[in-house]
Formats: sequence, structure tokens, C-alpha cells
Amino acid sequence: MEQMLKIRDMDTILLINNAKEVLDKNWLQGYTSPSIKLYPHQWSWDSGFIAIGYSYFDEERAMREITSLLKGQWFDGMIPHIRYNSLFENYFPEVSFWNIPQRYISLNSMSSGITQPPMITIGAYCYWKNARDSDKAKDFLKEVFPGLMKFHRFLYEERNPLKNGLIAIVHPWESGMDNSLAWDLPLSRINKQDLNNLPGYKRKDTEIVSTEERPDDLNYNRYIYLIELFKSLDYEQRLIVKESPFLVCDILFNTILCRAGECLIEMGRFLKDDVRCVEERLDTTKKSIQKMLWDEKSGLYLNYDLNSRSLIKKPTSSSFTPLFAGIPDHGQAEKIYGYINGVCQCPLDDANFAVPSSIRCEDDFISDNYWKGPVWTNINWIIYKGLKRYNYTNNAEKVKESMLNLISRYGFYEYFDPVKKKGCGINDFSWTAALTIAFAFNVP
Ligand code: 9WN
Repeated sequence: MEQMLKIRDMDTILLINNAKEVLDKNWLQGYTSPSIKLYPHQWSWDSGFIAIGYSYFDEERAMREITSLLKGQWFDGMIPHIRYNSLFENYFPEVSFWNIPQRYISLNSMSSGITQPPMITIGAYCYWKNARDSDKAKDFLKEVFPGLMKFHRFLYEERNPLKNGLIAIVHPWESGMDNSLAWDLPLSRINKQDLNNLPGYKRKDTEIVSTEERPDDLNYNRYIYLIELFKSLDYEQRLIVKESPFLVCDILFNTILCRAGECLIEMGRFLKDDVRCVEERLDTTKKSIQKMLWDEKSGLYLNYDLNSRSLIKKPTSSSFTPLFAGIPDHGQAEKIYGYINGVCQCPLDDANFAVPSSIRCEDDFISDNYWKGPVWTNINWIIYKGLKRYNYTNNAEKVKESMLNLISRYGFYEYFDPVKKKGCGINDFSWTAALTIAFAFNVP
């Protein structure tokens, strides 16, 4: 077992400076691309994490990141997962592939047709909490609060099929953990014959990153199948929820929604807005997570497949995240903590590598394939915040140290292979850089 390195202050300062350089490099005059080479456009939950990073050293950019994303908001309140930049053609699917009807978006708006977790609300909250110029921050909150409220309302009105506050995602890309092992079962509902009539398309990601580290072609075909379905339904949410073979209550999405709800309440009270409906919704979602997503047998939270009305018995790192929103009671938190800090997962006690995206001792764990095994900085930051919230302070610090060690040894990679010990995906990845800064400052 390698000795855990303690990051020394000088090293941390160097790391923070390097992180700022990465963000500078990816800054595209208005927003920060996750990676100019691989993901040149603006992604929704990425911008939330990125704004959190900026909130510690560049308030102007934090604000611009958020307003830029909100410019792409649909009339119905949805914040699309990608806001496209017409200068770039190196990403598939390109904007025309989505074919978004004009009635949803403002003129010249370039948008994908699905959403992502409402991390942007948490980004706005961190900006406000860290802002040194409080008058400016108040004005900014006034400007963005209605858009954030509208997005949350959209989720509760259009993606709440059981009317119990559990939000449904309709595409694996909406989870942000695209090829998570938990999605294999619901995706298998799209069988191979269904894929025969897909339009021709050419992936661009595998021209840049090694095929082994990316989702496989079968997964991609299924992603495209779903987009084709949504197009054929004219992006009518009611129909999408009714027809989508992939319809899941994602534990991570709902956890982020709860934490974002808490932030919305605090910001709304500050602005003297009426936030009673946000409080009610938050309470409903938290209760439903407790009632429907907790699996007593494994002692973990699981995702819920709405089409078969059953839990997906495939824990992943998202199973640990409800700590972030204060959802588990003490006994549940102990079980989650025990699981993470066990032979099957980390163990946090002697971590040199932080929490991987899937359960290490399971057969289908793949250490270098995207969300099927690698360590991701954003999930570890969420787990770190969750552990701190429940006073597992020492272990939270170990997650942080492990992440900072990993990044300083290998670079600002998109994800890290915890077995072969290497950086994977693309280097100079924005949320890895932004959250390095958040880890290093660690307030609020
Ligand atoms: C599809 C931008 C995004 C992240 C996702 C990550 C990856 C896109 C892709 O990159 O997804 O949205 O093309 O693989 O899985 O979490 O938001 O960084």
C-alpha cells in the first residue's frame, strides 16, 4: 500500500495556480467549456461545478458562467444539458442533430433536448456565499433567482410522474453518469432490433480518447435511439415520460435537487421571496427518497426503474451521495459510511485513491471505463461534502487528500483509473480544476 502523501501548503498553492490555468485555457469568453478538445460547448452540471470553483477567486466569471447557461433556458423552464457554441464542430451530436422545435427556445438559441442535475443552483449559492461585494451579489441573485425557480418548477411539473417529488430522468446523459452500470438494465429494454433504423452518425469522442475509456457503441446507439424517440414526440415532456423505455428516478439527480432546493430556500429568504412551495417540494422529495430509494438489505440508496416499478439492484457511487443533502438518518448514514469504508469500495481508512464510480468487488467493475469504475472528482467532492455534513470529518479529509494527491500526481484528468493508477479521458478538464480549488479552500 502506498503511503498517503500529505499535500504541503506550497504544493497546494502550485496546484491551485495550475487549476486556474486550466480554467483560463477552457474559458471561451462567456462560459467555460469542460474541455475545448472533447466538449467545446457549455454543459449544465459542469457549469455548476465550475462556478463553485470560480466563486473562490473570480466572482465575475462565476456570474458569467451562470448567466450564460441561463440564456439557453427553454420557455418551459428546462435548462438544456448542452448550450452549443456555433464556432465548434468537434462534438457529436451536433446541434442540428437534436432538431429542437422553435417554440421551445428563443431565436438563435442552440440547444440539446434533455437536461442535467440542477447543479447550477448550487453554483449560484456558492457564488453568493463567497462573494466579497455583497451588493453586487444581491443584484445578481435577483437577476438569476427567477430562472432557477423556473427550472425547479419545470422538474416538479414535467418530470414528476408519480407526483411524489421523485424526479424522473429519461436519458442516461441526464444523470451525468452516462454509462453507469446501473443503467445497463433499463437500457436493455431498447433491444438490438430497435437499433436497426437509426440514422447514420459518426462518433467524434473516440477520435480523441481511447475507445476502452469511453462508452461502447451499443450504449451510444441506445443514446441515439432515445434522441430519435424524443424528436418523434416533438419534445413533448408528457409524451416522453409516457413513452421512454429509459425512465429512472436517479438517486444522484434527486440528491442534487434536494441540496439545490435547500440553497434555493436560503437564497429566496434572503431576497424576501415566498419560498413555501420550494419547502414543500423539498420535504416531499426527501420523504420519497427515504420511502422508495432506500434499500434496507444492502444498506444503501438505489436508483428506481419506473418502467418496471422496482429498485435497480446495482449500487454505484451515487448510492453514497444522499449524505450531501442531509437525507439519511443517523443509522442509515452509519451504514453508508461503513459500506464506503469497506473492502468492497475504498477503504477510506487507507485511501490513496478516492471513491470509484462503481463497486470495486463486482464483476462488471471496469477500472478505466468512464462511469463504470474510475474515480471522478465531482462525485468525490459531493461525497466529501456529505461526509463532512455528518461529521465523518477525518474520512472526509482523507477523500480530499486522496483527490488532491491524485490530481497533483497525474494531472487534471477527467477521471482516474484506481487500479492501473493513471489519468483517463481528457486532460485539463474543467470541473477537475474547479473542484481542486473548492477542495483546497473548502468553504462554505
Ligand atoms: C454527454 C461534459 C459531459 C459531462 C457528463 C459526462 C460527459 C457527454 C459525453 O461529458 O457526457 O453529455 O459526450 O460523453 O459524462 O457528466 O457533463 O463534461
